[in-house]
Amino acid sequence: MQKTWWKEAVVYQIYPRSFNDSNGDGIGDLSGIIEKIDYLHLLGVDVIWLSPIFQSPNDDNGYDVSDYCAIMNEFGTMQQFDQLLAAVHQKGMKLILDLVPNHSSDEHEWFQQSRQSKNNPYRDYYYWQAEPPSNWVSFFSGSAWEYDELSQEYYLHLFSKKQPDLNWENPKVRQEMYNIMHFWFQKGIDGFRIDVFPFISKQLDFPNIDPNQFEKTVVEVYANGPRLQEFVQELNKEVLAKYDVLTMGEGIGIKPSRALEFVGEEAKGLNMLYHFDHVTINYGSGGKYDPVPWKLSSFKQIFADWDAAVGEDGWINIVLDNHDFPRMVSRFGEDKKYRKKSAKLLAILLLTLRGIPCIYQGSEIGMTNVLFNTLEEYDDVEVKNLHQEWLKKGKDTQALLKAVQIQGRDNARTPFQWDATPNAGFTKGKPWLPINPNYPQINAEEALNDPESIFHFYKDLLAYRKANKTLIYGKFELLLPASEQLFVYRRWDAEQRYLVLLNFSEEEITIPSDVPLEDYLQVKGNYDKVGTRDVLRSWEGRVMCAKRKITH
Ligand code: TEU
Ligand code: CA
Repeated sequence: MQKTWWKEAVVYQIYPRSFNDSNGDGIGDLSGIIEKIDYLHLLGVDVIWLSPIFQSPNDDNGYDVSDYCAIMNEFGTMQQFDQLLAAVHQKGMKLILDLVPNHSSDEHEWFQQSRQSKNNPYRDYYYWQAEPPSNWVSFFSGSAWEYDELSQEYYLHLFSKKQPDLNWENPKVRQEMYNIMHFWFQKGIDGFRIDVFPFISKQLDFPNIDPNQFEKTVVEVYANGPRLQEFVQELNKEVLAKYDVLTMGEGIGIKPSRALEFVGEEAKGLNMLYHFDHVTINYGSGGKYDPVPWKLSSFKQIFADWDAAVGEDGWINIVLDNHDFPRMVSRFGEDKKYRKKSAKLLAILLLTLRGIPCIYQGSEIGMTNVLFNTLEEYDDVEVKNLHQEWLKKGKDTQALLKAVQIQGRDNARTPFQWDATPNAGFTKGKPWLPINPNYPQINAEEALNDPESIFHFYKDLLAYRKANKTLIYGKFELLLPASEQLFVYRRWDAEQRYLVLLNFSEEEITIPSDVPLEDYLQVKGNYDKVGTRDVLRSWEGRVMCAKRKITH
């Protein structure tokens, strides 16, 4: 296996709109990010990933791009971008951007042209049909086929109707994307996160779906189209192979069995992808807004299966939350009595599994879900559309509100909590989305001043990981797979052995005697005093290192 800088990287995701507002308009911006580079450097992350910063009408907060080579007005100018890039590099860190190749904004010049007439040269940049060929549904409610008055046909949009899907069958579309990528690489960026890459190749007969089996639909119909591997390999050949950059594909719908086709050393595709099964683990039969209880045993098995499938031949991201999912401490931890303990336990998980960790902004200070009291307070296009749909169908919107409070994407999008001053120090104006009212207690300033904070725990563990490469490259083995409280695993290589013990419950749990505790010493933990050797306290997490070097 080849060792490279990107395999050793830890990624920090910024959702620019909600990170730091420098000019008081209530929207985070590039200058705001520049102000916080020292904070990120202190934390010790290597790569900063910015959610989309390109020109956009913001129907889906930048995931609807109207110009891929211009900066969104609200975020600043190209000159400010250049300053940001230089400032990040000056600190020895890297910067990656979010590329959205599957769809553009309907306000993009290509789509504006495309809808002019059936023989416009841009017509086949998108998918047009005289009649909806199938019952495909959009991720954001309703049919995925939208009628366009101007040219009197239907176009495909897997996301909002302001996000028409680009037709990758058209070589011109692919070339446009490659040119865009070259443009940014020539500016000196260090890579891309690639939005919903598994959707770029479509089944051109658009087979009907079973709308009650959304998971199956995504895997078997929307993702994994027949030319997917070919497109990814072409993109590598035409662009990626020419630069030393990092690419991470958002791998929705990819199952472990196909992973190496995209991220295997041999495949010559992307560097890594992030898997979805654990972040959709609580989706009920009605999908995301029909949450059901989840089991730790299933959660663990997902990580074990992925690790087994990619092994040393490919790389994956470890993601416990991002801008599309609830806050990890609220979801997988306990965000009240054990907020600090469980957030630190999750930090151990995130930073000691095999894979490239992505820390989502605010999780390093233990930010939690927000509880808005009405659906109107939510800004997300997904929620707005669903709200309309439920009203139309006469369904109980109080039930929807409850589900959105648990599952909604705005949970992770409330502005970053910098300090205890008004608006959490995020803005001097009116924030675009309300601040979580818990900011006087939970904020970065408090965390920086408290040596026992979640922030300092991350910082310490990041430094430890960097110094102990076994935690990066070492093999992984899950122990006690059936336990519903304990997540226990080993990591090892020729140099060293680690044992990680995580108690995902409030109960005190005795560690079964077949776990070889005697061979190990604790090196990191989320309690200040080392406890009884074979008992894990509430939400206790430990990283243990072998007393003697490995022999097998
Ligand atoms: O997300 C696509 C995706 O797979 C989902 O996480 C999706 O947002 C979710 O299931 C909807 O409930 C990416 C972006 O991360 C997301 O923010 C965008 O909305 C989406 O693509 C469209 O670009
Ligand atoms: Ca601003």
